[in-house]
Amino acid sequence: MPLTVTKRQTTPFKDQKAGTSGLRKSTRHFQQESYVENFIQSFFNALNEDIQKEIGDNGQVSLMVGGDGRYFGVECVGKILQLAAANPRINKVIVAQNGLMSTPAVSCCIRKYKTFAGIILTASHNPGGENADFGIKFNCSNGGPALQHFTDKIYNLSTQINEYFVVDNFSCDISQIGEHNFEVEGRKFSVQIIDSVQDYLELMQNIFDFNLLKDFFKSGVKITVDALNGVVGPYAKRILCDELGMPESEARNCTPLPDFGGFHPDPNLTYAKTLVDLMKKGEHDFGAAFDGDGDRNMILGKDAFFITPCDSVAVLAANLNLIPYFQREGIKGFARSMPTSGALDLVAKDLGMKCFETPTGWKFFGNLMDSNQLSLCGEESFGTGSDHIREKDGLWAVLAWLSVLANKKMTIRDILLAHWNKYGRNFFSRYDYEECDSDSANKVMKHLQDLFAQADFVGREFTFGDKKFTVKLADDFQYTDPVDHSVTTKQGLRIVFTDGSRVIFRLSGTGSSGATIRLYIDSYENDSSKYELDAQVVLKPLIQIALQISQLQEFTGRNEPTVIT
Ligand code: G16
Repeated sequence: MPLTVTKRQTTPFKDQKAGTSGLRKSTRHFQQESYVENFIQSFFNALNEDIQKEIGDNGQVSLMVGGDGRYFGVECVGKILQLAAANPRINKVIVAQNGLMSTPAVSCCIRKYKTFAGIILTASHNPGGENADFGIKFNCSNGGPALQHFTDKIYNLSTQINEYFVVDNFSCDISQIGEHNFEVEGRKFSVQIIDSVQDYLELMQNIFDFNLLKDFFKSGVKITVDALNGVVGPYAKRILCDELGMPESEARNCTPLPDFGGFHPDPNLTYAKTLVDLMKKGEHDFGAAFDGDGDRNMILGKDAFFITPCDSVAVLAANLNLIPYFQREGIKGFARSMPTSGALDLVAKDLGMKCFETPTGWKFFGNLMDSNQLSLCGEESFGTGSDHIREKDGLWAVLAWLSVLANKKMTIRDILLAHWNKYGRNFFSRYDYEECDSDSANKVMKHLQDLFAQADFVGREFTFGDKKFTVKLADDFQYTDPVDHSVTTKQGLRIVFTDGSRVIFRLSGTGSSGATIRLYIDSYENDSSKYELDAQVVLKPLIQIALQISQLQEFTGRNEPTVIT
């Protein structure tokens, strides 16, 4: 049957504006008639302008498409193929087998196969299923998330769209690896199905010393991972079990499921509770959990010793020279998002390296990596990664940690204690108040902005018990990209006290309904007798002062956060 293009009339949706990382809404919202088609066509319209600019009039490009296996993903791949086949600027779409590809693997494959862009079907750490969340995110040819100016362009086009183009009878079996060739109105179009697990494995083999890691697994150390039924499962099984020798039974929840088997696939102390409970038994030396799309990680030591993501990136920074990739490539610099604690800065200072402070969002690291100024970066939101790709990478972080452990032959706890003894400890915690009423959340932010505007707020003293804090700086974080000089404003309200402690308030940009207020608390301590204290105890005065200043409980009616990390 000949494949022909149909032009279909449509009306715009007004809400297709990307958040911190792509467009995330309820699955049912995405399932509305024409919702996906409008958004993807708007992306193609934006992309076509770039193709015209970069490749010229008859330029054609290829696209990478993958997703975290959540409900509606396969159907969405089908829609994307029908739309891509109708777009004369796209001559090839590369899809992962069964549409399953972790976010880091998409980044790896965009770079390896040199596609012009990528589409990732994921709502990341948000739950999946018919009654949960779905998401679509666009990546660029460097493998990283699209920058704001591009997602803004898509949004603007989506508010004006009145037609999309589709090949209605286009279909392709995405379960078979290989190339499928088609002709659409005399134009060649192909779909290549790839084994992204193999591509990702090859990248990891090029970064880490697999022989060292194999020996480490053989040494009797007990390692376990929990993929929370997200997409990283097949990658973890292939690399950790088949290649490195971890018993299959230690690859927990490693079958990607459309609803993640009911898990909230967010690797933190609250949602990865089964792993935390298992580690508390003291039978394992190392445990790790991943999120739905495999870019986040949480690392635990024996007895569920928790490494904050802020400390994780700092310890890796101090030990990067143990990893072959960095021995070869050198270490160019470090970066962290603004709310992430200053632990990484201390290592950077010690090594005489620069440490950039960016807004929340992995996309802000891309320019620094592309301009050779950044090797390793991390975010408090359980993201760690390097310039091997342009996304954070959960499994990479696990292999990096295992490389450190294999070299140092110390326990995780002892590595952390030695690190704090050298650099001091940044106590860090984040309180999340999820699904608050948007108006109340906005009132909290407005109240803080009004306070910051008062001439005498800087210098004001706050006390809790015998602790006194004096405000040194209060602002709304803004960032000027050192490479393209773009300015990003309103990235979090921060109060810095004279002793260097910080409290930061931000509205999350990854939720699908209501508003999530994040309160970040960071305080430095260099009294070694305190290094092993519980962060919640140490930070209590600051937390209470943050709540007092913001009146968060009064405005939202929330007495407790939903998640504490
Ligand atoms: C995304 C971004 C991260 C960001 C995180 C939290 O992660 O890629 O860079 O730190 O959201 O954002 P927010 O605080 O706005 O919710 P992911 O894993 O969801 O893609």
